[in-house]
Amino acid sequence: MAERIAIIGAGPSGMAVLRAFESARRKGADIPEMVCYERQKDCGGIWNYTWRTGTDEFGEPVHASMYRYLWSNGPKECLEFADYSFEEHFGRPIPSFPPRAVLHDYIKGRIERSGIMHYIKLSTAVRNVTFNEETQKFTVTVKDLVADTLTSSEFDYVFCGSGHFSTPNIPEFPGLTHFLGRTLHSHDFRSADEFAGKDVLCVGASYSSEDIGIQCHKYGAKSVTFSWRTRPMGFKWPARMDEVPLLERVEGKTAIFKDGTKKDVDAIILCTGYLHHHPFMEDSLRLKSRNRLYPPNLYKGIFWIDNPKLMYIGMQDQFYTFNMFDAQAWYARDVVLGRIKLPSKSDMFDDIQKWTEMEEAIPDASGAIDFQTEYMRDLLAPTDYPRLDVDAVAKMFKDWEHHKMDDILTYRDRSHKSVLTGTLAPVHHTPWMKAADDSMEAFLNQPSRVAAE
Ligand code: FAD
Ligand code: NA7
Repeated sequence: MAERIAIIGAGPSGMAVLRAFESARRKGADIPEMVCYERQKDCGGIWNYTWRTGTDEFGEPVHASMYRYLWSNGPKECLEFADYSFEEHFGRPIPSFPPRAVLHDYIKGRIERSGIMHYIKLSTAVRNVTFNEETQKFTVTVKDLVADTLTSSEFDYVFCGSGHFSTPNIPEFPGLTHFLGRTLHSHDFRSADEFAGKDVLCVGASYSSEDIGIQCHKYGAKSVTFSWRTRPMGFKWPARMDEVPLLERVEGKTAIFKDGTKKDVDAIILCTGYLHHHPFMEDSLRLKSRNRLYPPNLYKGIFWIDNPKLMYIGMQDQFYTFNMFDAQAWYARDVVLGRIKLPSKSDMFDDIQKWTEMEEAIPDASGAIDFQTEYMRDLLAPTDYPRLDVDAVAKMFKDWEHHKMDDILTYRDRSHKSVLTGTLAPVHHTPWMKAADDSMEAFLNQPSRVAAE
């Protein structure tokens, strides 16, 4: 009987696995039978927008953490799939920082072009994954959300690509229970319009806080205050935006910070990150991690060390995204197909230790980019994934970091060069701060200007 693979999630990570195997099949390889279970009614992962928060129509937790007006927060040239350029998908060069709908369209174009849709079972939630030592098989139990039925099947391999930016990390702050304004986590943030004319407090000092704060500013918030725990973001904030130490307590509508300063606010948005939450995995298979560049117990950041037939894709904190999931999927595929041999458990353990020590010695953001670039290089070397110039991508990430430090409100107006096509992206027709319409039509249907080299 053919070997069988279960893939959990049809976001960019799960789809990378499907594409990796499909690409081998098209080159003549015998591949195992694949089934990809996706809880949402469409593929694309977190790039699917929904107005819903909390639970969906089936009572499932809403996966989406993306919001209206979300534009890529990194250059699209850094995430470009090495075998499918933006230029190929859109038929012409497009600016470097597209809105969500444009990236979603690009992801979906790749699925349609590679003919992998038939492997995906939509509206199907994975409920339970167990491993039987005797049979050496996984049992995967899924719920067909539409038919309201549970079924179980056996698999030889499981890939978990369920994402880790969906289950909010929600800390408590004294006085929040009696706060007289609105409190929400960034997972439930949907539209900045709601905060026009309001004094907004964003707790957290990372990507969500930064972006939700500047969205609120763009759409007319009266003021935005960012509250940091470990260190401030340190951008040159314009008027009506400010960074303060950690929130200590709330009294009425007044937020009181660790340094004793106070600010009256209408809304508190907890941009405090996400939990790795994989409740469907039996305990011995379940990844437990904070958001970090090298999660524990994963050889090559992929293989569950106690049972490498279980592979996690996309579980690291991310500079690289789509092309990193591809790099992981191609490597894991080659292990499954017997093209790459895994070392002994103790060698895998030593390798994990080596990478973890390197991660712990990272001094700054530039070091973090270098770390993930080395990780990419390590994964890409032995596979037939199309050539990706990771040094050029790393340089682009560092330029992008500098642009953000220069001006956090204009870094999205910059143009970057595709490492695949060599094309410098055109300048968007409207500066980002003035581009209020985030639809694909508005983005694509007007001419962009040629960027200066
Ligand atoms: P996801 O996209 O989260 O997909 C996981 C899939 O698994 C989902 O479809 C989910 O429904 C499914 N799933 C989960 N549990 C189950 C289950 N039990 N059964 C069946 N299916 C299940 N990256 C960038 O490159 N650029 C950006 O600008 C950017 N912005 C971001 C903004 C926000 C607010 C967030 C939260 C993330 C952003 N990211 C960005 C990072 C983003 O996480 C990655 O781009 C990418 O979507 C990760 O892909 P994934 O497949 O690993 O996870
Ligand atoms: P991140 O990058 O994991 O950052 C979480 C932030 O939340 C970080 O600044 C944390 O502070 C802060 N945090 C976490 N817990 C607390 C508590 N208890 N109090 C105060 N602050 C806290 O998550 P993001 O949501 O920003 O980004 C995730 C993805 O979404 C990313 O890929 C983006 O592209 C979009 P710390 O700095 O650790 O002290």
